[in-house]
Amino acid sequence: MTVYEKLLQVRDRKGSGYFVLIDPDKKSESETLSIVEQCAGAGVDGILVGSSLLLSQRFNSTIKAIKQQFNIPVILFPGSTIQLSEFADAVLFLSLISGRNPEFLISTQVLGAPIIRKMALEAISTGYMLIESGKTTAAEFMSNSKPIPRDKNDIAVAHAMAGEYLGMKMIYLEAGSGAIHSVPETMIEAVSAYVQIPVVVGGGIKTPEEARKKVEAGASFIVTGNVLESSENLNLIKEFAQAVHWKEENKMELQRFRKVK
Ligand code: 1GP
Repeated sequence: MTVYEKLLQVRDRKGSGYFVLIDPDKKSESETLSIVEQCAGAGVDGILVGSSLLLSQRFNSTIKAIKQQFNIPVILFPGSTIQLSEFADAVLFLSLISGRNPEFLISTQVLGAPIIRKMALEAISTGYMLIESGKTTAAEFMSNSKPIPRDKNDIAVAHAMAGEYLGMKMIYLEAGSGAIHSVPETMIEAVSAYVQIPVVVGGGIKTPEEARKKVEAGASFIVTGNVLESSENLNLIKEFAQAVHWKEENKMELQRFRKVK
């Protein structure tokens, strides 16, 4: 079964899925491994690895170590073609469809495609959409593209539909790492009403309650990165997973109800 098929199964079974984003520049290998251990224990559905920039040398070795020790999908979320690793399970093959910069619409993809083939990585075609979030984010600056205004749901919907009609398999609504404001629920609701493919939402999500609102608005997958960078927040991983996996909660309630009966 492909990683994408597994993700569709997660959406069906759990309601929505939860990804934790690891930036190899921000953590040592041992810190990363201890976060992944907690993720595996909490039922996190995948580890995303990537960032807008890559300064450290430990990208490949970190992914290799994760895969040696844990049975959890590792999905690359690359800011550039140097962020590819044969040890990962799949790569979000991103095209920045909210922007009009050909470099991130198609050029880097042309450079990356032969590398992905050589590494035998599963490519998950993803329409990546930057959404205005209160400040200039690294993704916006590095991609030299404008985000979609946060109050323009119709523009977001049209971009997402175009992505789906182009054959993309997921839409990623991105407020940007460390965003002041996460993607508005009204926009998630509008986009997920129009597209059938999974809608991934990330950027600036700080609490499980906030994640839950995104899921209730229609997000199929939630991504958090920054919030778990401080070690005292690591206990939130389980809470995030529970907030996102809303179908499991219903199942638990149903089981409780059955016992009472
Ligand atoms: C960034 O969507 C991800 O690409 C996660 O953002 O780090 O703000 O959680 P945060």
